[in-house]
Amino acid sequence: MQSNFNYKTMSNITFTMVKPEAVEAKNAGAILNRIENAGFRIVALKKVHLSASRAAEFYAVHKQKPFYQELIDYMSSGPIIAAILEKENAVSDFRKLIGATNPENAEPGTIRADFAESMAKNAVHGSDSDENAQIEADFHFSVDERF
Ligand code: IDP
Ligand code: MG
Repeated sequence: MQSNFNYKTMSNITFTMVKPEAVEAKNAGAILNRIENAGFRIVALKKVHLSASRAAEFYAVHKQKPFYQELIDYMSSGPIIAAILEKENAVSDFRKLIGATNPENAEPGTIRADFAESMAKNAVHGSDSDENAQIEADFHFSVDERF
């Protein structure tokens, strides 16, 4: 495998998805630009249309939540752009960059404040822990897709 970066030694990764409404609105480029400008390195990137069952599996942790079915329907409604991102303190720095889940509570200048449509259609996903970042990265990307 050709790779000039040893991803195996890096622990500071997070996983993101540009969600369907932001892809549809052609905001993916602007969002990725902000992510790179904030110092994140793109380790892996792809556009994919999740099936309902893949979306359900990804969000299985939210199975008991009242919004679970809405979330599955939404996240499988159109293609997303998935990425693994690398930076020191990737998980917490990325959560700061994207802002609160509800865009009404998101700090000005955050990605959700500027691009989210609603609590459900909130432009981007960001992992909530190092452990989940690894699980989510592995869910979407093989080793050969990371550089
Ligand atoms: P997070 O994405 O900020 O980590 P979570 O609580 O993990 O937020 O929820 C996962 C996703 O589920 C949110 O990003 C949002 O798209 C959706 N969601 C969360 N809470 C609600 C809600 O109350 N109504 C509708 N959708 C919600
Ligand atoms: Mg979450």
